[in-house]
Amino acid sequence: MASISLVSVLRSRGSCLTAWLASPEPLIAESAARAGFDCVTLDMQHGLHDPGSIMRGIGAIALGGVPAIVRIPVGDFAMASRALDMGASAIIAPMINSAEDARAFAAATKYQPLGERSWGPVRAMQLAGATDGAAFLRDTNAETLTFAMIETRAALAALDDILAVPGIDAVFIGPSDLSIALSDGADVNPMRPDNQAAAADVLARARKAGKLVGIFAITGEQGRLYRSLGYDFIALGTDGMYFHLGASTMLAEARAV
Ligand code: 3PY
Ligand code: MG
Repeated sequence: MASISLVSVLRSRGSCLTAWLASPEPLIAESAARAGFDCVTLDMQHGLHDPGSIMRGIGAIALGGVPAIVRIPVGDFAMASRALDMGASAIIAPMINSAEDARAFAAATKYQPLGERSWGPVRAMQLAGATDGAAFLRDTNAETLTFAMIETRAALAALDDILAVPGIDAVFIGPSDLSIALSDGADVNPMRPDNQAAAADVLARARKAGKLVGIFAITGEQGRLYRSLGYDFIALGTDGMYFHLGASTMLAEARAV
């Protein structure tokens, strides 16, 4: 069974909901892939993943039949290349605050002429069922999505320049960090009106630039809101929340008498 790309899922479904996993355990990644999410994201920025768990997690997600996405640690563009070589379908890079950051991200994730990614997609080709290197090279830039995270005042100020960088396919709003930035450290609340207004502005400007837009939703209700607003890619909660919600719902049912 060949792995499926996020580009093809977006093409067929229009938008997608991704699981977001901090736990470095492939069985949890496979379980999330089988739970009905359109794709699964492994988080190396705040999650507990290392390169080994990313490699094993991507294989487990492929077994579940959906695309794997990796959020790299801040500025770790070498890991972006490695995650793609391991078979990730898209990379999310946090704290992209300037066109220069965006160019470094694109350089690591796109082959020439868009970037400077070095050749060696051994596991990615295995998972894709690909044997023809030249064909893989020809198709991969378009099939590999890059999400630049917009989550600071600097990123908002540089947004149009970031969107104009060749090889940046999408922006992904980090609404918690953005709310900390917009409240000057006084609050962390994605639903603050100024935060929602800033997110709407990012969505509109990215659309105008012809780029995809993603955002992180902390609750199902927020996920529904972002779907109604037309986001392409919505991260829905975290593995810790899935576990807590499932356990607390079952315990409440069992203790209801
Ligand atoms: C944020 O909300 O800041 C994020 O990075 C979401 O993952
Ligand atoms: Mg963030």
